[in-house]
Amino acid sequence: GTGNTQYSGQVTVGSVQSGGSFQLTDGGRGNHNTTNLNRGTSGTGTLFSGPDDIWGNGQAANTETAAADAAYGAGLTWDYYKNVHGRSGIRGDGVGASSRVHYGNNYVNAFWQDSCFCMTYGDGAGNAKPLTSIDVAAHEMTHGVTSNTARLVYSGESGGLNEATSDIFAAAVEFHAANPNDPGDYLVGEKIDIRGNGTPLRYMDRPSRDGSSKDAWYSGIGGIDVHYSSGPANHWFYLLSEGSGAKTVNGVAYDSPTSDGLPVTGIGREKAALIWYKALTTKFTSTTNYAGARTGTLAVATELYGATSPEVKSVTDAWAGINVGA
Ligand code: ASN
Ligand code: ZN
Repeated sequence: GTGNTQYSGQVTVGSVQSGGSFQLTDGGRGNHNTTNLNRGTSGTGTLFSGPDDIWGNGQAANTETAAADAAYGAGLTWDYYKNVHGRSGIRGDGVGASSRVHYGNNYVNAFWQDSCFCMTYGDGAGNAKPLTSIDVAAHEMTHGVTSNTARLVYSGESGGLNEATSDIFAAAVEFHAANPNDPGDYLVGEKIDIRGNGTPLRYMDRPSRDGSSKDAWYSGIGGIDVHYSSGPANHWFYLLSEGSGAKTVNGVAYDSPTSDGLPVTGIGREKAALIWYKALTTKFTSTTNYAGARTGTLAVATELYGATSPEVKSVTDAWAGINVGA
């Protein structure tokens, strides 16, 4: 069908025809369903359906618009994991999850739940827009991937790595989608305007730009909120992808420092994401901490590119750049 989204323009979304009506079930992507909670806070919600195969009008006031954005983001995330990493769905079993939109009243968040194999989006409040952007969808669905792979415990250093995994693949999905209305960036939630001043939720080049996230590892980082202890790993991903220093990507200016003052040479985000994905799915465990993430990613990079490769050197330098050393 045709989705008239709030954030990504006019797009194609997966639907199925049932009798004379269409349903927002993505038949090509594991029958991922998009449902309407209609301001409720529990239950499966009502599957979006209608007489035509056109969803939303680009405006938040239209009930179907959030559904179009959520269905599109879920489809992009499915396509990214399938086409880039050969992973068929969040569990790798070909089964789609589901998305619930219009959760509660003035709810300014989105979340993944293993119990329903579903993600849920609030409509925002005040200046904060609906949470249904591509990067937020990919962030939440990636919590499902983490839950079905490394199972990183959602507290302490492993919790920060869990959060960073969601931010890393949020960026990777957004870049991979290359939607002209939302080209890829190393910002999280920049479309939502969650603070009402135009700033994103998080920055990966220098996470401390948000005032709370950390740029580098320190003893005790496991004691802070997981959305802040994710900072060093997000920063590691940026450094490994793009390298240290100033750079503009898709029109967004970045400036990424290193904690040791030494430069890092970027290897490109595709290789960086591949290294993180393979580490997540073959090396990390529920209790992996920053030191363990370094060990795991170095093992993966060595297997992929060889011990004396430039890739292994950049992985090493990026960890040193966030104060995680040998
Ligand atoms: N949106 C938040 C997240 O995915 C919800 C939470 O705090 N878990 O990180
Ligand atoms: Zn998260």
